[in-house]
This record gives sequence, structure tokens and C-alpha cells, in this order.
Amino acid sequence: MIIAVTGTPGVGKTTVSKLLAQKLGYEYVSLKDYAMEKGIGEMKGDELEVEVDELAYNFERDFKGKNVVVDGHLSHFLNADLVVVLRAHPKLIGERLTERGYSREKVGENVEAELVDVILVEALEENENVVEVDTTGKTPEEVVNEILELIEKGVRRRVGVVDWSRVYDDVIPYLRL
Ligand code: DAT
Repeated sequence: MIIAVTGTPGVGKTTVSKLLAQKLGYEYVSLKDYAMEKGIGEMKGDELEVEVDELAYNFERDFKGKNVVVDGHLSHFLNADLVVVLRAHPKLIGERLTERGYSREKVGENVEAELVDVILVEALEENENVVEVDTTGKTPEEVVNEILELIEKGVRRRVGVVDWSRVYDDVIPYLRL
């Protein structure tokens, strides 16, 4: 089974994906590394710009029928059996990306994206099987256990678990108003 772990940068995809792959005994794939290895897309500054159709086509050819956890903020564009959309309080996204040294502009862009559910909406347009998991206040282990429980129970759709409009005031300092 192909499990795509997606979400706003800084939400915890890499941490959770590696642990999830380890617990399931699946292969872990970083979608960015895969794209770079295959020469898909080109670097624009420090960002890799890819054609998602080309990425999805290649990924399907290489991984169809395999057991993988694929980590990346574009992974919901792949033909996955399950898309896990990780969510985190947008303030956490702001703090983590600032810590990572992202520009104010880039931090703002991602805080806003988390606030208004950009990745969730994209994922729902692409795939029926979308489960959302709120990571706020949880350890990576707790998040992974929640995902494992959903998989075990056969849950293939669970959306609407967060509503960041209620925390808008907390993140105003990060927004590009
Ligand atoms: P991403 O791959 O989405 O950019 P990351 O895994 O590289 O995210 O970084 C997330 C950071 O947040 C990392 O320092 C671990 C931390 N973190 C704290 N609580 C977490 C949780 N419940 N799940 C995942 N990461 C968490």
C-alpha cells in the first residue's frame, strides 16, 4: 500500500513518515529526494519546482504495488491508497519555519496556507481516501499511533478535525497583511 503523508512545511511530515514507515516495515521515500534523483523538475532558488503529473507518472511506475510511506507536501498528487494530511496549529508552523531560517515572506505564506486548509482542500480534490490528523500537543509517537489505529480500523476518510479560524488572532503577527 502507498501511504502519502502530506501537509504544510513544518507540520511534521518527515518525522512522522519515518517513524510510521519503521513501525509498518514499509519503505520510506522523501518525494523531494526522489524527484531530484530522477531529474524531475528544476531548482528555482532553493525550491524544487516540479510538474506534478510527471512526478505522479514516474512514481506510479516505480512504486505501484509496493509498501511505501511517501513524505512530501506534494505527495497528495500521487496515486496513493491513503493520504494522511497532518495538521498543526499555524503558530507552531510559524515558530518552526522561523527557527528553520525561512524568510518572513515564506513563513507567512505557509502559516496562511495552514490557517485556511490549502493542502487539505487540494488532497480532497485528488483523492477519496483522505484522513486528517491533528499533531498539535502530541508527540510524533502519539501521531503515528493514531495513524496506525486508523489504518487498522480500515478508516479511509476522516476530515474536518481542526478549525484554525478560531485561532486566527494568535497568528496575526505572522500574516502578510
Ligand atoms: P516537515 O517534514 O513537515 O517539514 P519535520 O518533520 O521536518 O516537518 O519537522 C517538524 C518538527 O516538529 C521537527 O523538529 C519535530 C517537531 N515535532 C514536534 N511535535 C511533533 C509531532 N507531533 N509530529 C511531528 N513532528 C513534531
